[in-house]
Amino acid sequence: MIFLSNIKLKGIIPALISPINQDGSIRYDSLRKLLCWELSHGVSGFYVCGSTGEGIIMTAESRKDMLETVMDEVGGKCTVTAHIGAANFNETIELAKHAESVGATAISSVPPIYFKYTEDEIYSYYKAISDACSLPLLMYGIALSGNNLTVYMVKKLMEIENVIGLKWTYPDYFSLQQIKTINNGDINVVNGPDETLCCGLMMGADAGIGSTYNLMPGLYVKLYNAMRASDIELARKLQYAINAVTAVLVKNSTLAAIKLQLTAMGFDVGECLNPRAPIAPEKQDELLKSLALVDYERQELL
Ligand code: MN9
Repeated sequence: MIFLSNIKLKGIIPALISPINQDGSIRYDSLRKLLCWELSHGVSGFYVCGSTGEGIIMTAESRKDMLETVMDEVGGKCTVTAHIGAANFNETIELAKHAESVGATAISSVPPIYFKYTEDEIYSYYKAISDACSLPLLMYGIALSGNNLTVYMVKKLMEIENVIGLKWTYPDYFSLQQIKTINNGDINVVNGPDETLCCGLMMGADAGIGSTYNLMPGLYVKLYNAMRASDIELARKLQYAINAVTAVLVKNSTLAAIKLQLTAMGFDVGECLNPRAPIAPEKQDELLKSLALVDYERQELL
């Protein structure tokens, strides 16, 4: 008998930033360079065009371009999950089919966005994606979407073919644990909040997907390995050091600060898409100084 597990995504998975220009063109060289660097620090996959990747505000064309470049650079070496959620439903389906055609590992989507939808409508949404594409489908619960997932809903949604689990981006670890008991644990649960990755792993998450992993892939891999080895002391030490950086990032419009720090590290990733303001030139040096709390190059604690 073949046992097909739902646990397709494990380990540390950067919610990849998109090195993109305001006209929608992708900075291919810096994207490829960044992917290689992340991979060299042991990440086990990439999550493409999610919240951190600004996917929701990119055109379908740019999103396809991003995914194709990621597949070309790292496809086969690690998992690649394409976030396909978009304001327009037909576009979501188009992106799902595209992800399948380029050989992505999985697709993922927030619930339908902006308007308030009923639980039945959210169920139909994921069912329609599953009917259109045979890739494993990871749901993505996050308050930003405007429509939240609950433990009760996840139980029902797991009945849909191809749905393997979810990225849980809420700081509610009792619910994460309750979700992990669905299907006797055969549900892919991914931690969303970077600030509490060790809590998520403690309560049963199989993986973490996060924005700050772009900057600290090696430190997160060490944290993940420490949790797996039950070295709580080391995991906590790493989480504390990482969180000192994260505290500065979140006070400075997270994504703009991540892109600034990556640029300072030699990855010419550009700025966030309009209308997100870049860090003002006169504030950049000071911000970079206050972010110098870990050794980014060697991915070590100071
Ligand atoms: O999805 C990310 N959440 C958002 C994950 O982008 C809203 C997290 O990685 C956070 O950016 C991170 C910092 O608050 O935890």
